[in-house]
Amino acid sequence: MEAGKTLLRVLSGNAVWPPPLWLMRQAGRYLPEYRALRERAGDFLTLCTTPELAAEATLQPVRRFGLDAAILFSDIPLLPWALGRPLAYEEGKGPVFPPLRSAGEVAALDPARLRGAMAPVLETIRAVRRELPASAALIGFGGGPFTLACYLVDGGAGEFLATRRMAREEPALLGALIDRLTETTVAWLAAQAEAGAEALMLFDSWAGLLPPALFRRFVIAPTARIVSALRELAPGVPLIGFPRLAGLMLGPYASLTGLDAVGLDTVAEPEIAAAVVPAKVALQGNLDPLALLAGGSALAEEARTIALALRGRPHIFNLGHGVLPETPPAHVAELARLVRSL
Ligand code: 1CP
Repeated sequence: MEAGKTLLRVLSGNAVWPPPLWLMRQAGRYLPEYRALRERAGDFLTLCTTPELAAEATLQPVRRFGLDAAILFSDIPLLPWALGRPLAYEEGKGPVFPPLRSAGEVAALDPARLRGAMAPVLETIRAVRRELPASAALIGFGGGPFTLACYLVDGGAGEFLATRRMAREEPALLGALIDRLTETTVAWLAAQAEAGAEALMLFDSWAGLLPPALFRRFVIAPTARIVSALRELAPGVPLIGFPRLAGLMLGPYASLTGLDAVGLDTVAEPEIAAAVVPAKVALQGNLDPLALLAGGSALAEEARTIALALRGRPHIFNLGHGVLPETPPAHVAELARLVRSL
């Protein structure tokens, strides 16, 4: 580990002041240089699978704001796409899949395709590592198996009612899908670490849709399996989980999965989170993206309150969810200045 990378120091359990800073969705539409790149690529999937463009998108926010981490420019639905599921991005909307409802469709998700389909993404990781400033760490990522299942079963963003019904009415079918996604996520994250990702994050954005018993079965259990497999396949690479809207299940999630860090969503109160998460697990978060959008004195005050509440704990400053496309880049610059001068 390079001594200069504060993100990695925090992920190995050290409190650092001021805390390192990066932002979920730090690359994206709020940046004019991203919009130009996106136009050059034509469509989003092409951008994700063209290493020189994806590497540039990864590096843009790090260069502009001097952040402590880069996050690979890619997307969580690329894993099921790489397993053979057709994926489309409709303008202004998120990912769209043909709804997956049968055991045959689960069995057709083909792990043998993974390496080939993902080769450009691994090349992006190598390209970013060549250019990343010495103080910044590169984070690789995947979707939590339950969140990936939400997009696959329902076919796109919404209330994910088909997935939630499947959890109750056909648990063996959802279980088979989640098992397939769990195994392939292990392979996918291990490959990212091998290519040069220095930390790995699991985005379980829809984890909070499940009641406690189903949360344990379809969120905590597969996450724990991913963590223990990666301890063997990618030893020493820290693992961050983001069980969005988990509420009171954050404590069991942090204690039972074995993760090195958990991301706090916007509704998690830092003091309460700090009380329910084991002290050795780092906390990441959790400024409201709307505070960043609004800017001004509320932004400064809320950012300071979060940092002070978690001072003395291993803490990575971040948002509670992604940067909104309407956010003025000047507000991000202001946040970086604020956190640096704490
Ligand atoms: O240019 C465009 O229009 C594409 C917009 C975009 C971007 C920039 C999408 C579509 N994905 C991404 C990149 C992305 N997605 C990254 C890497 C870059 C970075 O963070 O700076 C990451 C880590 C993600 C992760 C992701 N994708 C999540 C988990 C985090 C979260 O936001 O909750 C989820 C749920 C997705 C699905 C997805 N992809 C894109 C959209 C708009 C969505 C969300 C759809 C929805 O609301 O359900």
